[in-house]
Amino acid sequence: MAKTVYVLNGPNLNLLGTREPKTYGRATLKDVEKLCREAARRHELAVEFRQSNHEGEIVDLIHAAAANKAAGIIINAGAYTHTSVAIRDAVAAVAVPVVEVHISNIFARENFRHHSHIAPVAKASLCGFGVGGYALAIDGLAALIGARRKSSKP
Ligand code: CA2
Repeated sequence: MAKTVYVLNGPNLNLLGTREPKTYGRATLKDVEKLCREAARRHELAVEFRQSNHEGEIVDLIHAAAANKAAGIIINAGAYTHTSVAIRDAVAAVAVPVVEVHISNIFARENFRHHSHIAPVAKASLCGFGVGGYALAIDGLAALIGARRKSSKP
């Protein structure tokens, strides 16, 4: 059975593609899900794609990923990145590689976005690649865990 990558999205990311296109682009969260499934398929990985506006629910999803022996977690915790010690502690508590992703370059924005509680406990972080960063994060995770890459030949 294929290993599963959990792709977790935090608050307001359900609004993706509807507002602030200059910062976040025009892709919707549905588009991001498709992008993730395509990237994961190339590494023979399955995807559990979730979004929540609630901090505790994101903590629960991180625990669920660990309990279900996920191959890894890709997380865009949205604004909770900059505020949530609970999500940081959950990431630190699980023995699952976590890659943090942000659509925008958080370091080129307001000062309050420059600090991530998650980055110090994540395996890797990336930002500023637009929604394409999710696919890059999946490629990076696959390299970290040594997932098989599907040949493009028939
Ligand atoms: O760049 C990112 O991916 C962020 O995680 C997005 C968060 C922001 O708080 C972080 O600092 C950086 C915000 C997500 C809100 O997404 C929206 C998308 C479209 C319209 C409104 C909000």
